[in-house]
Amino acid sequence: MFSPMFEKPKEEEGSAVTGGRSGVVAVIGRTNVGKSTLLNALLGEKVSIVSDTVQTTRNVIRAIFTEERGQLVFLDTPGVHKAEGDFGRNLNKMARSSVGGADAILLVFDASRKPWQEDEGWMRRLMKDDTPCVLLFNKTDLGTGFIETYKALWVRVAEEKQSGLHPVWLEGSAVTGDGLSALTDRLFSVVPEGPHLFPEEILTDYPRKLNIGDVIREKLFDRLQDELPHCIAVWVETIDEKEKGWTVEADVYVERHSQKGIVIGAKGRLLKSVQYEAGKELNEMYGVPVKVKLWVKVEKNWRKNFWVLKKLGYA
Ligand SMILES: Nc1nc2c(ncn2[C@@H]2O[C@H](COP(=O)(O)OP(=O)(O)OP(=O)(O)O)[C@@H](O)[C@H]2O)c(=O)[nH]1
Ligand SMILES: [Mg+2]
Repeated sequence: MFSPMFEKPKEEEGSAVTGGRSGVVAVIGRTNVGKSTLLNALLGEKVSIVSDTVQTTRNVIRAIFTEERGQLVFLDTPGVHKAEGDFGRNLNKMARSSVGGADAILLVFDASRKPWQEDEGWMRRLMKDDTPCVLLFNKTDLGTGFIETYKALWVRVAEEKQSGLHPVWLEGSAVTGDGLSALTDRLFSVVPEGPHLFPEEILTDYPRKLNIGDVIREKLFDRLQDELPHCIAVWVETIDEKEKGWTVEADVYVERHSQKGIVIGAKGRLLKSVQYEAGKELNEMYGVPVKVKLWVKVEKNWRKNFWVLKKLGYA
């Protein structure tokens, strides 16, 4: 398994609540603020892929945090981003609908960058109903210079919408772990009393095929230039589970022939290194040797093809 990025937050003495609390926490925010990094850090295991690319997360992924106080079932969601076409719009919709039915909402901002239109959009959305919400300034290790700007924006929007919602503001860093124990304390105080929603040993119920596809996509993103990632999707065709190891066969979809060459790389080097890196990470994750075999396929306009999007779980 992955080595934790830092130790799981330790229980403060006397902080355990008898009776237990459990609830669903929708984690939302614009793209790239660090939602997935934050959940991986909270769980101490990697359940959701991370990259600098816009809309890295493309499905709603449950990350289940269990301890003596109860259970927080986090929903990692695609970051909202100015949509270009149906694909981006679907991802935005997926994120927005995750808020309905959640017991609490965790809205994440990047404290080191000034607010974007999408940050303000989320503020407006939260003011529409009275689900308890916690607002977290992430990436404080990179700077905290814009915190007051976000707070002033909240006040302005609240006045305009005549909202009486009083959120809790917290600060932290998914990379250093600062502030994360205060975050879970606060979330446990707002979710309802009740039994666990999942067995305690489960970290995620995200299907294995989709997770493996995501890990391969992350390794591709690591190697490719800024523009290409949006044109890439990975679909795992088969996982052949033998005692001595697994063989994963997956298709990498691109939209144009010219992109195929880029993904394969000179003498197939790029693709080979992605196969290697993905296999290495999957080996750590699942505790068995994993051989990854990739085929790059041109699927014109896959982002507009409903059936492809459906198969990938993006629609
Ligand atoms: N320095 C620093 N970098 C961070 C922190 N949290 C996340 N990052 C980086 O920010 C980038 C985006 O992180 P993600 O976790 O993929 O962001 P996200 O909000 O899930 O993005 P989408 O899935 O696209 O919505 C990655 O390069 C992370 O390593 C943090 O607290 N500090
Ligand atoms: Mg993400």
